[in-house]
Amino acid sequence: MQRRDFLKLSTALGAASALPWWGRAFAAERPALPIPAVLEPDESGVIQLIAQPGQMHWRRQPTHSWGYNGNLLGPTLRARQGQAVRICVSNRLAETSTVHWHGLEVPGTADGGPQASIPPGKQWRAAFRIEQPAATCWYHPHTHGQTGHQVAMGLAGLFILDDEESLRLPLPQRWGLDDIPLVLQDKRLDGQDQLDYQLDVLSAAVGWFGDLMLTNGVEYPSHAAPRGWLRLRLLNGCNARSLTLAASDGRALYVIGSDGGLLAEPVVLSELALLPGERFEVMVDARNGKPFDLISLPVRQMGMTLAPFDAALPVLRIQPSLIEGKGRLPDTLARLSALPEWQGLPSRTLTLSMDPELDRQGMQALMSRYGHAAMAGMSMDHGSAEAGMTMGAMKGAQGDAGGMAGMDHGDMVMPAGEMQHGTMAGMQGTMAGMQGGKGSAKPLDLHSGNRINGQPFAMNDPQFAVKLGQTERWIISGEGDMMLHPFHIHGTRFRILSENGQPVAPHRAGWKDIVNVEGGRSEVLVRFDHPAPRERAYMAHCHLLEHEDTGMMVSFTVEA
Ligand SMILES: [Cu+2]
Repeated sequence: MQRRDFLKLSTALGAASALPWWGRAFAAERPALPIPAVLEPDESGVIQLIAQPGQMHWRRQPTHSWGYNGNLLGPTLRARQGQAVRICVSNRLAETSTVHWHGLEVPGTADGGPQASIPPGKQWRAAFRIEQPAATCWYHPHTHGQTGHQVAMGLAGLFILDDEESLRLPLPQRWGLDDIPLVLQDKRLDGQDQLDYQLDVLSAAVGWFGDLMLTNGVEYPSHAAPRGWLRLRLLNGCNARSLTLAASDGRALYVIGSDGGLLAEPVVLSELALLPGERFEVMVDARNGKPFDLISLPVRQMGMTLAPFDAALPVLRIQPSLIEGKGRLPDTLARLSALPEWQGLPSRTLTLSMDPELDRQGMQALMSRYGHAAMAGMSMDHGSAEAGMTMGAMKGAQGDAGGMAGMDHGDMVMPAGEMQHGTMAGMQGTMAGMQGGKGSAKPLDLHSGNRINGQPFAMNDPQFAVKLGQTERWIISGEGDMMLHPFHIHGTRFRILSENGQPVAPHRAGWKDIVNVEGGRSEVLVRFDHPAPRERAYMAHCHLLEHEDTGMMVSFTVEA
C-alpha cells in the first residue's frame, strides 16, 4: 500500500469511529441519495410533466406509488427571473388531479389551485413569466379533498428559481453535488407494504403521519459530497409532520434562504424547525472532511411523537469525498427591502378552528390507537389539568367518555415500536364501530370539520376580494386550539410581523409563504401583484394537508 493511500484509509477509519452508533452500524450499506434531475423544456419550449403510477421498494413487497415522470416525486423544474415558462401537465392517473406551483407569484389562472382540475387522461397547460427573485419553491397536487392522499402517494417536486444576483454569489452551484436538494417526507405502510392512507377522524384532527422517514424517497441515504461548503435545499414535504433538523455532531447550520428567497445575511442556528410545506436553504461547512448526519430531533407535536421520531433520527449521511469544494458562505446574500409602515394598512383576520366534535373524536382515536406515547404530553387521564387547559375539546372527552368508558387506558399503552400493522387494523375496526355509536354527541361531517372564520372551504364562493398591488396586514389566529397550522397563502410572498404573538425569528424574517399558527395570533404583510378572477381564485389554507382537505381553506380574488 502506498503511503498516501494508507493515510487516506486511516483518515477514513478515524472519521468512521467518530460517528454516532447508527453511523457505525449502517455506514457501509446506505443507499446513495437520489438527485431529482432538472427537467429541460422540450424542442417547442414546453416543460412536460406527467402524473403517473409507479412502484417503490421500501420493504419486502413493492409499494404502489405515484410520481411525475417517474415512480415517486418529480423532476426539478428550474427557471430564471424574467423567463417565460410553459408547462403541460398530463394526468395518467385514474383520478382527477391538479398541480399547484407553491411559492410562485403567478396569476390565479396559472396557479393550479383546486379549480384547475385535470381529469384522468387529460392535460392542463400553464404559462407564466417568472418575475420574482431566486427561491426554492415546489409543486404538488391541490385536488380538494384529495391533496393529502395524492401527496402521500408521491406527487411532489422542486421548482427552483434563479436570478442574476443569486447566480453571482459564491454559493455552491453544482446541482446534486454541493447544491443538494432534500425532500423530507414521512410515510406509513400497511401489512402489504402499501401506502396506508386514510382521511378519517384521526388524520383530519392531527394529520396523516408515518413511521418511515424518507429523504428524496429513500430511507436514510448517504451523499458523497465535496470537502467544502454544501448548500442544502430543504423541503419539508410531509403531509402533517413538523421536523426539527440538526447536524449529528452539532456543527452549525447557516440559514441563507427561506420559502420565498435568500435572506439578507446568513443566520447561524444549531437546529432548524421546518413546518410542512416550508423550505429553507442551509449552508453547512464540510471542509474538515469528517462525515456527519443530518438528523431529525425528537418531536413534541401531537401524534408525531411515536417511534422512530421519539429519538434523534438520521435522515441523511454526508460523506465528504476527496474532491475539493467550490463555493463559500458570503457575508451578505440578497437585498431585503425594509418593511413598509404598516400601522395604517387595511387588515383582515382569518380565524382557524376545528369542530370540537372532530377534535374530541380525533384525540380519542389517537389515544386508542397509539396510547399515551402519541399524546405529546397531553393526557386523557382523569385529573389531568394540562389536557383541560390546552385542548378545549379534551374536557368534553373526559366528561362524557361514552364509548371510551369500557376501555382500560392501561391496556392501550404499548411501546410504539412493538405495534404491528395487523393489530392496528383490528383496533381501527373496533374504534370505527365505537365512533359511530354512543360516543358521538352530534353527527360529524368530517369533510367540513375544519374551518376558517367559522366556514369550511367552499370552492365556488370566494370569501373576499383583495385590491391588486395593495399591501395588507393579515392576522391569522389559532387562538382557542393548540393544533399546529402552517398557514400558506397563494400568489404571493409575504413578510412575517409576528408568529403566535412573538417577534419573528431572524431566519423567518425574510420572504415566506408559510407562517406558523399554533394557538396564537400570527401577523403577515402581504401583497398581490397578479389578478385572480372568481373562477380561478387564490387559496389561503392550512398546509397540514388533512386540515386543508377537511375545510381549513378559504378562497379569495385579486382585482384591479
Ligand atoms: Cu391546520
